[in-house]
Amino acid sequence: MVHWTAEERRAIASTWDKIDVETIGHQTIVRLLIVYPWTQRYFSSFGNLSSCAAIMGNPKVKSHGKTVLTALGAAVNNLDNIKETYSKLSELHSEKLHVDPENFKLLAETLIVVLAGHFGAEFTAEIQAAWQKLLAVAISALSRQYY
Ligand code: HNI
Repeated sequence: MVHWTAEERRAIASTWDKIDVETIGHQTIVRLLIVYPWTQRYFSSFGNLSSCAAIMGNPKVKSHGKTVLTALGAAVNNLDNIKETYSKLSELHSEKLHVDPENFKLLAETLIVVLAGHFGAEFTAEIQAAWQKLLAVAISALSRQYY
């Protein structure tokens, strides 16, 4: 099982408390789709993704950003049980959505960039380290049902 220090737990919780899942989720998915355009292939049912403006204005992208960040909140609130928390989601991404798990890493790095932009100097190296660890554990849990 992953061990979390008291400082890591505090770092994750203090950032999470200030996160608006709608805003940060939206910014993260928008950046993912623009910076790594091949990720758009999974969202063909979302309609127009043909330009940055289209991606930013797409209501399905917005709603999906909130969905993903809310699911990340489930990991934040279950730090000691992320594997179990994500077991159904892992199955979904593997068996139904066929999302290449490499994309989880891209999403994680994109979220880090968004958090750094949003929080600026407040997002210290120590806090980033705790978030990188959280995201690594979440990615490992999401990748579990792949074979
Ligand atoms: Ni992901 C649906 C959570 C990364 C492509 N995804 C979901 C849902 C959740 C979710 C929750 C909704 C499930 C349901 O309807 O029951 N996704 C997460 C999390 C991460 C993640 C927590 C990473 C931290 N997903 C990704 C990535 C991609 C991705 C990196 C592709 C690049 N996800 C999808 C697609 C759907 C999806 C596609 C279905 C969307 C839809 O509405 O049709």
